[in-house]
Amino acid sequence: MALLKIIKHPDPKLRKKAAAVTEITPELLTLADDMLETMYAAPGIGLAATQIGRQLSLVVIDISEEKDQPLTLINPLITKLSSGVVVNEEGCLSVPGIYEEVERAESVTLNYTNSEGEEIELETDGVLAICIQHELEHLDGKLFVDHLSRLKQERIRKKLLKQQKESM
Ligand code: K1U
Ligand code: ZN
Repeated sequence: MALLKIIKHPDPKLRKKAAAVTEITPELLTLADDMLETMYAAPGIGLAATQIGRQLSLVVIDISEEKDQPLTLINPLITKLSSGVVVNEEGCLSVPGIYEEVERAESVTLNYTNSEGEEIELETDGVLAICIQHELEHLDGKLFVDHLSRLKQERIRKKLLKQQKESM
C-alpha cells in the first residue's frame, strides 16, 4: 500500500472530468486500496481519483467511526436526488482549512460497481448522501467551493495560493 499526493485547489487538474472505468484490473484495485489508505491518513471520509490526479470514475468513502466500512465506487451514477434539501458544513482534502455551508439533496439513489464487479443500487441519506454528492462532483471537475459566492471563492483561492507559496 502507498500514500498518494492529494492535489490542492486551484490546481487545474481538479477541473478535469473523469473517464469511465472499462475493466476492473488488479492495478485498479491497488489504486483503490492506496486511495483508502491516503483518505484514512489525511484524515477524511471520502476521496475521488481526480484528487490524486487520475481521471478515472473511482471514489472511496468510509463514514464509519471505526474506519472499518470502506466503500469503493466504480463508475458511480446518481439516478435520483430528493427534492428535500439539507444545509451542512463541508470540508475538502483538496481545499485544506476551509469549511463552508453547502446545500445538498437530503437523499440520493446511486448506482455503482463494487470492487467485486457487482452492480449495486444504494438509496441513502445523512452524511453518506452528502459525501456521495461531494465526491461525484469531483469526478465532474467540480469543487464544493463552486457553490459559494464569487467573492468567497476568490478569497479562498487567494488564501490557498498564499499557503502554498509559504510552504515551498
Ligand atoms: O473529498 C474530500 O476531499 C473528502 C472530504 C469529504 C467530505 C467532507 C464533508 C462533507 C462532504 C464530503 C473530507 O473528508 S473533509 C474531512 C472530513 O470531513 C473529516 C475528517 C475527519 C473526520 C471526519 C470528517
Ligand atoms: Zn473534496
